Amino acid sequence: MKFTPAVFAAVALSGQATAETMAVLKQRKLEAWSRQAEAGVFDLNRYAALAATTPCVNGQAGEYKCSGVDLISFLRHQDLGSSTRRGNDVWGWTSPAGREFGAVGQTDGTAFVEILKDGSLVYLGRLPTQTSSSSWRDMKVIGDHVYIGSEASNHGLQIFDLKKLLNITTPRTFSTSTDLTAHFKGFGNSHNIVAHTETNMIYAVGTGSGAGCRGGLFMVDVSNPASPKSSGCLSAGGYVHDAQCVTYRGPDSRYTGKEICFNFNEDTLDITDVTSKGSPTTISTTGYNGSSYTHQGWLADDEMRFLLLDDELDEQNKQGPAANQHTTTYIVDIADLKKPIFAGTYQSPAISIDHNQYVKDGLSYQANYGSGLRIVDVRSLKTNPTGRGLREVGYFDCYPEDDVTNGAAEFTGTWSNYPFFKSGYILLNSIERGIFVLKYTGPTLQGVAKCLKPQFLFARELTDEYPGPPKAHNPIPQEQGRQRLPPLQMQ
Ligand SMILES: *[C@@H]1O[C@H](CO)[C@@H](O)[C@H](O)[C@H]1NC(C)=O
Ligand SMILES: *[C@@H]1O[C@H](CO)[C@@H](O)[C@H](O)[C@H]1NC(C)=O
Ligand SMILES: [Ca+2]
Ligand SMILES: [Ca+2]
Ligand SMILES: [Ca+2]
Repeated sequence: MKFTPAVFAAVALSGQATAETMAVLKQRKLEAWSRQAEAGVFDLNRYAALAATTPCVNGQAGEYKCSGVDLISFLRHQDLGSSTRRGNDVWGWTSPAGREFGAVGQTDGTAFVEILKDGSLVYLGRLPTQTSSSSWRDMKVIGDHVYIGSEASNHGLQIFDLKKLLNITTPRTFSTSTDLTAHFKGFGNSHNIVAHTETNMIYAVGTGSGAGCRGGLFMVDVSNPASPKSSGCLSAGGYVHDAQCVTYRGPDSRYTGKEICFNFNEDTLDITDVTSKGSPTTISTTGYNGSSYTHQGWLADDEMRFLLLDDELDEQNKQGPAANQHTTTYIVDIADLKKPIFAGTYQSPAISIDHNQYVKDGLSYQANYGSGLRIVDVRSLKTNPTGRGLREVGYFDCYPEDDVTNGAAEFTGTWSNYPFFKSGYILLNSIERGIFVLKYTGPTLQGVAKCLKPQFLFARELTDEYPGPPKAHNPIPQEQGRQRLPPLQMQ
């Protein structure tokens, strides 16, 4: 959203009016990546293939810094059939029989991999871009289909049946005409694809001017994947960069059962009710101190009480709480959907920009560009909404080039991750290198449940740094009168 009276009010409240536009952000990234290309970062054979699984030992997994995260397997973009060798987004699919697959975004298409039981990766083939190459490609899965959009001109929405991957013996390049279940042309380019599996809805966001939706939620009903139907548009808030849409089961009973989208709108968090596709409404528009480019976010808990929000330019622009350039996560208390409260922030020990984060079982899996995958325990929000109880419980830094300075606020390293497989394998797509399969070995929700029954604790869990002092450096001064809660109550 830009330059509406509501935004000015919100921004005035937060004391900031410095958010950038999409055009500025894209330009900055394109310039950064073209400098990288000139430096040979995407060259053929620039990176070595991984010889074997590499556990994290003493803070290192091969050339990568890590803690509590093992490197299980890896394939380079060149091993995934890409000729541009540049990655972007990633999503996962679990087949009806429980096999696990990844759809790995690259500038020239989408590569498909299977993650076997032992974590090894098999390259199965690829679906090329529908039109030209583009730095931006985004994919989400509903049921057995993957929905793929891109900033490439006239790309539209590729709809591909992932069951085609089940019987592959040699890698196959799929046809963008005969192998698609459907190709939806209701919009051309898009920046992100949002999927709401419970309602079979795809929301394309950041679509171009030809789509007539001002870059807002472009709604596509995919109840029948072979016959996608344009079913509405939310343009009132203008450009939406990314969103999460849910069937609401949170504390604000006025909206129970409604389809609610949390829209990351460049300089504000917009909460919208899209239950009625023909007349979606905006519930609230909220700015915050530090707002530079409101990028993405995810609900922090199943109770839908808190939301984590990432801003993509606050570190680079040294705005608000991110002035020290340590990756900053904003915590939003959304108990009242009409009045969200920015309740606090969490800062990573590393310097980097944050990109996409997803929450599973109380852990936020953050793809933080040059500092890699960062796993943050957010369960303390229930008792301390300021975020002061949040702490990092594991990480895998897929971009060693900036480690000597404890990171940098640059658009290098990882774009996104997929943490939702039942096996616990995590996919991490790096822009430069390729796709990583990682495994978090630190404490989990199950591990903490054991805290209540100390007799079941393994020695390792007792002696590791968890529980213990927060590893994250969190330099924001403590608010007056607020007590820092102990990180975890062990009995
Ligand atoms: C794939 O193989 C399974 C058995 O392994 C078979 O049941 C199924 O029909 C095959 N699907 C296709 C599309 O060939
Ligand atoms: C914004 O955040 C910074 C850093 O935490 C703080 O110094 C500043 O006072 C805040 N500004 C407002 C208007 O709250
Ligand atoms: Ca994305
Ligand atoms: Ca940020
Ligand atoms: Ca790094």
